[in-house]
Amino acid sequence: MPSSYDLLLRQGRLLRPNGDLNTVDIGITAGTIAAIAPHLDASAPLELEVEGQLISPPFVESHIHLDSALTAGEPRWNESGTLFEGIEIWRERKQDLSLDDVKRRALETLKQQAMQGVLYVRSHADVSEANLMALQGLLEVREAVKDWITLQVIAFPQDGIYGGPQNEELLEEALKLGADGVGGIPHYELTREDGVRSVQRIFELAQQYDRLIDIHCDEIDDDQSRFLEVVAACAIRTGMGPRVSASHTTAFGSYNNAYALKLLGFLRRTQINFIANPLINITLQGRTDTYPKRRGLTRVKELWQQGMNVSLGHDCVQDPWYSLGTGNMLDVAFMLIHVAQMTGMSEMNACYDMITWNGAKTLHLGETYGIEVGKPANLIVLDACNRYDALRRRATVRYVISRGNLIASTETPQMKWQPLTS
Ligand code: 17E
Ligand code: FE2
Repeated sequence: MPSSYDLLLRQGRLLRPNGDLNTVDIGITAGTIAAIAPHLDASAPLELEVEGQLISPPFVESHIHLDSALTAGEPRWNESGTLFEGIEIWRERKQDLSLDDVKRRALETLKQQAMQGVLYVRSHADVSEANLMALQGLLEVREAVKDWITLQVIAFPQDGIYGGPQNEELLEEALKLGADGVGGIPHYELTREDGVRSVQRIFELAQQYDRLIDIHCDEIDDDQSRFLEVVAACAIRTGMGPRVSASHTTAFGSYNNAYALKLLGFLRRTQINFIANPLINITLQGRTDTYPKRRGLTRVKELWQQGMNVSLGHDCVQDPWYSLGTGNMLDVAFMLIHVAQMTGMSEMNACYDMITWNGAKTLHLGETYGIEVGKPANLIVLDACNRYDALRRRATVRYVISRGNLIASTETPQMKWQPLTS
């Protein structure tokens, strides 16, 4: 008697954590992966023939600003292309945020992401704004979408914890309201000392409220911006490393090698996570250079070689910092391959892992992530035969399965070559 499932995937190429590919059938029941085998003698009301296609765990977006998404050009375009003009434009735009405005844009962006295979998202919410609209909006969205996408919200003091009289209090209020993590921006505090103090305060708050940490850290080309070492010191002293992320750290790309080597040794002891945002880093940084012009990316290849956990973010979708962007994580990894020159086969595969497994580690998703019997049925099917193929062609996502439900599918467009006939 053949067994029966709610949903069956037939003959896909299942990507394993070690990179192996196995051709399998997958049976899903009640939102859970019930069986994985070379052939399942079974039936299901919904059977998807995915022969030769890549079955991957969902993409993980480690760093995005959903509160500012879809506001590009409001009230004006960022003509200098710098981080700082972006912050000024956003400061104008955020004066008239409403809950509906934030929720509508965040939800629209999350849908775009989910349709491109992203089922786990960490978003920053600007909390240096008197009414905490961005934060409250994203917390409501987190609840509203939880049946199909997992959203984590980091309280992010965009204008600095000590950049305004109320900012520190607003940050703490955000944690009381339920933010998943605490953020910061030490390189934008008024002085170096304020920057150091801000990192220490972030660790105190995270311990007090038992939250994750994700700091916008050294997002500048200034080789004297050295808050990453402060993050490392706090992580070593508190033992919080795995719960801590250093986002951007672009100045690391400008440090001299002697300092970078010493720092790498400290970082290895911390077990913190790194989040690079190659689309944004390559466009925002290097703006004060003539030629040669820096790439403005953190040392992704070296961190990966040292065994540190590196994951990736889109950072922006159509906002004051970046007018492009669709939420597609393959675009992010593709850009990383270029900017970090990670073109070796093992390096390209590692870039794919940065938008899947490594992101899951950064977000602290734990045992729920991955495609194994007994785990929640979250997976995607790509029109690609392996990781390299997916990256090279930025492959179409054929099916997105979340909590056992098929939530998005694509009919792959087929381009036909039509030779000239005379
Ligand atoms: N805010 C910030 O400080 N840095 C960024 N890259 C973005 C917002 C997008
Ligand atoms: Fe960011």
